[in-house]
Amino acid sequence: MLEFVVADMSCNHCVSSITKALTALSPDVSVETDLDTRRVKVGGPIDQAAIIAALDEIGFEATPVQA
Ligand SMILES: [Cu+2]
Repeated sequence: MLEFVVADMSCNHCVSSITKALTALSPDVSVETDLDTRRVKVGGPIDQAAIIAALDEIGFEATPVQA
């Protein structure tokens, strides 16, 4: 899984927007979010740049977390 910090993910509305934007990229993408730590984990057939671009498009900056 690819992991990101999305600092502006502050409520369930953000979680829902982020999840929708990522699952729209491919039906096989899985998304896990943790509001407390502002982390987003993404699995499936998608690369880091595509995730960052998709979130940027809806106004969120995603910073990759090194595993
Ligand atoms: Cu929000």
